Amino acid sequence: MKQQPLKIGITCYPSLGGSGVVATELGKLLAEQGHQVHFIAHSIPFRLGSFHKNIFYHEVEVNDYYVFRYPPYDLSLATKMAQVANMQQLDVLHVHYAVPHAVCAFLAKQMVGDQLKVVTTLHGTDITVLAQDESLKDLIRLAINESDAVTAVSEDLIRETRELLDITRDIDLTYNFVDPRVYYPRHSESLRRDYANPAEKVLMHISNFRPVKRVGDVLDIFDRVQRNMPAKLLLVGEGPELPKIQCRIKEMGLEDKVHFLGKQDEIAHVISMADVLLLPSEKESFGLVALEAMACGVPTVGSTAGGIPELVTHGETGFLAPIGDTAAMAEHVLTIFKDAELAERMRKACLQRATTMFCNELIRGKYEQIYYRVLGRE
Ligand code: GMT
Repeated sequence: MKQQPLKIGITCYPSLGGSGVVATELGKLLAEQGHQVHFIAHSIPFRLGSFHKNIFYHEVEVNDYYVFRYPPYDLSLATKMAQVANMQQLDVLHVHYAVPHAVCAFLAKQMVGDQLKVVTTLHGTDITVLAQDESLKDLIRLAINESDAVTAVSEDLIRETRELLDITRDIDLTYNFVDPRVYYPRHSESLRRDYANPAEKVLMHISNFRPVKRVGDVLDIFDRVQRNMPAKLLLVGEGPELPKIQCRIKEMGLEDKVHFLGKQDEIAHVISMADVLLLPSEKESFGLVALEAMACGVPTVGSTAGGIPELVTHGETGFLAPIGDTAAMAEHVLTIFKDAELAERMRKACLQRATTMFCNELIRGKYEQIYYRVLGRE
């Protein structure tokens, strides 16, 4: 029997970042299924794009009253969540990232009443970094324990949440997903010619250039590879480590072999230029970018941090090595580059795995099941 469509509020970080991408893409999929989706955030989620039927946006305006030294965004968000829930008769409020969103949802539920069900999705640094902070730990634990359902994007993140916060409640596994209508191998030959000649291999790294991404390791791996065969490195994204990385590239004498592409929207086109994606992170609850690469037929060479091994099957859809072992990672890249048959096998395995295990429809269905479960409408 087909379930009744729901009214779902979604709060996420609307600017660049994996958690915002997952939340926005999920909202779009849910709207396509006939659910009414209400984004509640401080600005329009960057992936939302143009008009969508069934999608509404409610902007959180921060009260800058003169006694406030710091305008209280969290309180404005909680109030907005409650207002939208009451006005739109929301069934579910789905918040992405524990701090402050799950805490605000807890407050909103106190104002609205128990008929509003709260689903919290943990994305990674909200636990692996923030839950290590003693001043936030109790608050995060409260928000998680008081949610009607909690999901996390990898088994590893579930384990870490339990360990760090001493939590015993059920946590559902909801992997990141890709839309196969958007993420598939693109013809990027002419784009690629702007950066590399046909004899050169292309290595790529895409991130927010934060210390956890270990972009210095990306340079080390690339340096070892380019000493063995002609290659180029394309760096995509921006972030706090970028100036340091630029200096390091000069020191290493690699200026002619490394290109900066900055932030990019058409990620499927960009990734399709690569022969290998590098993801040597220190922490990575899942690694959405490696999934996007996988869906474009590009294998990942990276670290065994966090949830990466749940996504990248070592020897099949890429290769993994311990965090910081750049020599092993470079060897893995060379193994792929020197064996055309292996590279082709990996390309096929990537496409197969991305479209089966991490297909958007599958994961969307999982979230819907969770919504109906908390509403007692299974
Ligand atoms: O990778 C980042 O630093 C951004 C971060 C975020 O909060 O948006 O990404 C996290 O959530 C993504 C979506 O679930 C995951 O794919 C990323 O692995 C995770 N990042 C980390 O755990 C460092």
